Amino acid sequence: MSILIPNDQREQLEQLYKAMAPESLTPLWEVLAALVSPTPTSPAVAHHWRYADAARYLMRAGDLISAEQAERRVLILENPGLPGQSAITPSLYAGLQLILPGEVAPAHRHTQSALRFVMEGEGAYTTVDGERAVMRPFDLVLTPSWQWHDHGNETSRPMVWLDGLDIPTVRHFAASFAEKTDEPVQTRLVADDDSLSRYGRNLRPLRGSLADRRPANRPLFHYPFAEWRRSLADLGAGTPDPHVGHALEFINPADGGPVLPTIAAQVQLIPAGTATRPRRSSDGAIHVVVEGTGTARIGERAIALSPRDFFVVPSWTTLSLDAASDLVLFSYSDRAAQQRLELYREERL
Ligand code: 1HN
Repeated sequence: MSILIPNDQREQLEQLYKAMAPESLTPLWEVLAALVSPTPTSPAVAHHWRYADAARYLMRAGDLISAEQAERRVLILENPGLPGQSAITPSLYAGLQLILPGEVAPAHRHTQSALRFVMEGEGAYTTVDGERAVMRPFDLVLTPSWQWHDHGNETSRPMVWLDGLDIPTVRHFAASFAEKTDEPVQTRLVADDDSLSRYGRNLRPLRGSLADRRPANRPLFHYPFAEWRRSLADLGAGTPDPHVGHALEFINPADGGPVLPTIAAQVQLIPAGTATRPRRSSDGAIHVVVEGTGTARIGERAIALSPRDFFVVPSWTTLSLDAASDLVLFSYSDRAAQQRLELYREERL
């Protein structure tokens, strides 16, 4: 981007830029308009992946490298507008992870926050700080920042889930810390899904009592499909919101806020034969089709949707959803971080 400057002045300015460049000094006025744009200009583009296509490559990787060797056997869903950045939006990461029968992905912890959304398989687990979440298709499981986590599959079927992490955000802040242990599989400290009983039903152990075992700010990490789907089904009897249909956000019961400090997650039901009005927001969002068929209109693009498709909507790009049959979507975005940073905006058209 260049400003209007007469030729002779331009020449002198260019000389100035050249002279000061070795001192690591650059002129703001040449880049100001691009830096402070009136509305967001995301380098990410809208994109669509079909589960079956990605899963075929993932299974081939499964023949070539073990989960233990890889540490995490994952194919990254990389935004075509962000090549080489391991990013699906400027702030978020998405990947498809495979755990084959009998495998373990060894315990580690890191400052990056993660969510898992189960795509295939049933009965494999993620252990978070000594507690197993036993996973079924379309369950949401969190591994909050700095909590030990390992995955294992003691079933006879492959298990695949979508990983959503704030890797680019943490990279942006240069705040990545990570640790491994000598014990690849954590000792089980409590019954499977213990925290669902303690914190998952609008109850919590009395503060300071022995039963209050999880961190106070992030007690819950498993949101089973059976529960969120029932809530969405109940909402389906009522009138959908014109811009988002029936939409429910997953919350942290400790404060009613988003599930992770950087990532918000939600589900939506768009009733068959209806379409949402166009809407845009400053959070880049990754969507998974859980059920149904229809069309996602993202800016200028129209994408035909079928179950287990993934699609990404960049910041400030209009989205409208056209449901041929009842369309159920899961999505996650950086809205949580943007709201905390007082950046978030949305526009309903
Ligand atoms: C990670 O810890 C997992 O725990 C998956 O399953 C993907 C990508 C980058 C960094 C850490 C996991 C990851 C990751």
